Amino acid sequence: MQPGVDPADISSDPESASDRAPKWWQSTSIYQIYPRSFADSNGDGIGDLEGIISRLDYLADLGVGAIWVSPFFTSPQRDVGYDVADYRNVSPEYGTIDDAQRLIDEAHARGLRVLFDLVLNHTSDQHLWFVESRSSRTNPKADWYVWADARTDRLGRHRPPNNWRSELQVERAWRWCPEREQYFLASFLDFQPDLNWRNPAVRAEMFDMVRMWLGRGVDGFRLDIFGSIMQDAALRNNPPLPTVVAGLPRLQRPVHTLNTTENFELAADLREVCDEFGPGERVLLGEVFGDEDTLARYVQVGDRPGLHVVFLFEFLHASYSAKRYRSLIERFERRFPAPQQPTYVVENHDRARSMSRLGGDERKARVLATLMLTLRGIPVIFQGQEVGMTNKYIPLREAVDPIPRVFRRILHEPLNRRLPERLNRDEVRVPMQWSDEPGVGFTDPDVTPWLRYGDDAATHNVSVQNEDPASLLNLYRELYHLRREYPAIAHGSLELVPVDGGDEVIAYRRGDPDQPEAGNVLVVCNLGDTGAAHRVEAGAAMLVRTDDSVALVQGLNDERWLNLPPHSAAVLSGSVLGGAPHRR
Ligand code: TEU
Ligand code: CA
Repeated sequence: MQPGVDPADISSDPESASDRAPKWWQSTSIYQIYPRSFADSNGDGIGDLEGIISRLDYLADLGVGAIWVSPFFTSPQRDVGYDVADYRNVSPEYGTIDDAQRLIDEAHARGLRVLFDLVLNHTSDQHLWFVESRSSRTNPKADWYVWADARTDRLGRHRPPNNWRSELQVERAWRWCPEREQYFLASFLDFQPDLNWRNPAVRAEMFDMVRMWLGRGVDGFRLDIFGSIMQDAALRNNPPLPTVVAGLPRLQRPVHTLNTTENFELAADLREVCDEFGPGERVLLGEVFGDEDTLARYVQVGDRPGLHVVFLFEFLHASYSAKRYRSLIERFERRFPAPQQPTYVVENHDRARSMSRLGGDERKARVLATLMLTLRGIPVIFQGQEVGMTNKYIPLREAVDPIPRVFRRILHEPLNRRLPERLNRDEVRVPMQWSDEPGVGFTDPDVTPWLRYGDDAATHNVSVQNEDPASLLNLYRELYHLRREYPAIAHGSLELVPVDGGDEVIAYRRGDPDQPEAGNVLVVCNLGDTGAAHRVEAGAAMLVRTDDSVALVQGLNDERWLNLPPHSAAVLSGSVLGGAPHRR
């Protein structure tokens, strides 16, 4: 049985599957869709669910296992859907609840799994729950959000309840509400009040909403800022010690606001809800931040199973280097052994495009694609990554993303300054490039899209790259199909092949779980500026290479050599004979 590809597999009874068989999600691959920017079906310049449905054939043909769809629920869209006003309904510009159902069914009909995006930490301030909650201290929803009285300082002035800072660090996490004369907690932005998960009514309502979508057939969820849901009940101050979490600076150690014990417990509780729909069948993918020991605690919560997988964001900000990558792979292999799965990410809707981080060097993008799609675990790619879309400069005065506005308000940033891309996330959210025609195949030629088009649409688009056998898109397609053909890649073991310290080559062997003696796959990536050669066994055969100059050559004494030019990679069947790769 092919992992996670056969439509019949999706409807099969989980109980009847053998225990040994890997669950679909253990060998899947995930493609992130940002609905507003994916495909516009009705010419209003905004992507929509019908647009996604119309591109499912493309995704099935590309060979991905699952789609993760960023939020399309009812929302004022101040944070492009990460500010939900009704979790059970669809924002009108995206379609209707029937379209959401059709998306699930049409994806399943093509063998694609479907993950929706759950924002459990906060709602929009326009959610009716919050409108009611903020209206008085005594209304029925008064305790649905995290409210706290002001502190009074020595001069008798009102101060926030404690020192907690919001995600962006430049503001307090507490926001004043004149109606209640109290503060509410907003861990992210001020229009995103945190729900009070200690309130049993909130938990019951949210879990029921989760059941509703599971009942409609979704295969799981990506969980937005899951580690920020439960804060310290006693509201203790965070120690004011500067630290870095996931590459981002913080003014205080978030010991009472991030990754608290209760957040881990919540992971296990949510897992129970999912398991009501067949143990291990519906999958939870956590957006959590922290070191890998912390991350692992979301997966195994004491003796209770927790989230199935968590994003490993390290590759999002790691510099392109064999040494750096190898040490990350080693760490994650150790921390997330089978049947757990490392979940690698190099791009998403919040951070820089990898092609831009790699200085536009497509050779490097090919090496990275080869790594991501052949390492053990679940590769997650962001729409457009497969055609090498780059960041698009969008002036601050045009920013749609609410984050730049916070910086404008607080720091009085001049409008012409370019913020680091993670602070103007519009740069990675421009419309998906389907073609080089006006409208880039995203919308009608005469329509103004909700966000400007990228500058690289003429070359970095699906239709042009479809026609070119040597394109990045076709490399991705080859690699995805290889994952499907070779169980060794989809869910086999991984063994790093030793190379000289300081070498620019990463090599690893993937083993077939069912035929340990046969069907091995060897991956060799040269991240160096000079060529490298690697000795391989006589029977080795080239499966995929990042460009034509990667070659297998016959040496003396029946030796076979893999020749790798700078920044190139190859996937071979068969294994390495041992020994370190030799510089050429
Ligand atoms: O992001 C949470 C998060 O911490 C970030 O990646 C954040 O965007 C970055 O630190 C800013 O520099 C999630 C979503 O992915 C993001 O789009 C939402 O805006 C956010 O939660 C709030 O729901
Ligand atoms: Ca539309």
